Amino acid sequence: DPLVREPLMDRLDTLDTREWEAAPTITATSYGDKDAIHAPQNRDDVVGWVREATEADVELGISVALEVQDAWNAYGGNARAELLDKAADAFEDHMDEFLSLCRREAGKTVIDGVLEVREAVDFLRYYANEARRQFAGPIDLPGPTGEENRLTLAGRGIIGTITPWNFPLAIFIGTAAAALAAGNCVLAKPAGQTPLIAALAVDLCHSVGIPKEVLQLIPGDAKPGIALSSDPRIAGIAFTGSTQTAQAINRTLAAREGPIGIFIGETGGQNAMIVDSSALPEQVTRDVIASAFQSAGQRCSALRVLYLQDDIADEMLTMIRGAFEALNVGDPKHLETDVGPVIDETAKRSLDKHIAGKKRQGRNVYQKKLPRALRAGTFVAPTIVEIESIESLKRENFGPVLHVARFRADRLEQVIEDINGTGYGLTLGLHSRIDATRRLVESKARVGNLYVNRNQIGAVVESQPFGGEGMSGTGPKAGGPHYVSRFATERVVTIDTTAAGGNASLLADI
Ligand code: UN1
Repeated sequence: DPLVREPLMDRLDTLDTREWEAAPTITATSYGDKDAIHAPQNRDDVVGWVREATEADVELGISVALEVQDAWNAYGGNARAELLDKAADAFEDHMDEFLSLCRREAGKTVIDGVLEVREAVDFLRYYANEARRQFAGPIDLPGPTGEENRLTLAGRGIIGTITPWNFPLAIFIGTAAAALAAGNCVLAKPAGQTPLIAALAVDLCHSVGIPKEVLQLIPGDAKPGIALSSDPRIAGIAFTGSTQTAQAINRTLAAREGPIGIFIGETGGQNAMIVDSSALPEQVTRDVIASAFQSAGQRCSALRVLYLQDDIADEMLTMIRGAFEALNVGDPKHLETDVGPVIDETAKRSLDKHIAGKKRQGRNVYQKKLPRALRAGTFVAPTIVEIESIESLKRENFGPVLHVARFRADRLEQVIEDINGTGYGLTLGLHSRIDATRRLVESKARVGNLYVNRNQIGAVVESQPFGGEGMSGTGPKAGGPHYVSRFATERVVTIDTTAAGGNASLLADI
């Protein structure tokens, strides 16, 4: 509908002319070429500049946070919740800027941008409510007569957050918000590719009253991440990204002297979908396309391996290929674009290499043609590759590549075993109208999120807490009731209140 399309695009394009400089709160700026952030859809478009935080910046950030840590904790759950709610309002008011940055800095389509901001706002409000619910005051625990027992939750101290470019706003602010809700100070390191949107998010949080010392932006790549993880004054790290990086952070935390750091990791997946012959073909087609190709496949939840029951496989694959051919690959500034670029040159090279390898092995490979106009960006042609089994995939391929395998109905248990055998356990899709099949898959599959007769991406905060097990993460699930409490330490006070103990009068002061 052009009446809707034009004004929206006009607004976005006006914003394009604005230059975004990150405003790392920590030091003055002096930018060089290496600090430039380029748009994935057009590497010549410089979106802004950011200087990487040095070890001295991290050091300063930690010492400043330590000074306010106790005050922020004492501020209380309700007061912190109020600030997080105000931040959510500010985010909604700045939707346009966020959409522009989602597109220019992260290459997101308009619809993905809208979903991203929505999710960020949802996280802020949800964790605000959790702060009210869990941090309102001490909890009385049962005990024998003559004894008082009280449990109090408190922030652990300073939490370092290390978050990915594929949800540069939602996961960046969601992780920070949970740690803040629990009474921690946060040193927040966004991905090296997407610091500008993080800088805007942090600025807005400060503008509504979250103290600058309490939430600090630490821009940069691996180096500041290592500086955060290796400092024993950081109480723990909350991380979303690759399994390999999670393992490296864990090793760094383990090697520290002093306090034992906590670690929350949300990592990769080798996500499958199982489709049996009772499934509805149109529904399967729609859900496969969304799960594999929305966000250019750059979601840890995305579908990587589609298992089709052999007697419907040819027909299903024909339909899926039809819908696949209709996908629009292009610049995300056009509303009709379904698949935008991948994040950078490194990602493109690794995906192209994987696809070339499958072609060399003589696999059936269906690939969309990329328009020449897209040469200036890091685009990967959406691809479907036929394979024998999930076991042949050595690692996660984080992009618009869907693998398809076939199975015989009497081998379903083996398929589930093979999927479990990858060691990952994030999302699994199932399309089946047979109850017994659903129960079988539900009981055997070791995954964090199982989606039945629908797509397997876009977990909704509060309704679908998200996260995996095994090589896919530690839990607790983001956007779920146990997440915020992981950032808290529990303190129990036990008092002998008997007259014989002589302590009855103490209680009055507590
Ligand atoms: C990620 O891609 O790093 O359900 C995790 C979804 C998203 C995935 C976030 N919540 O698609």
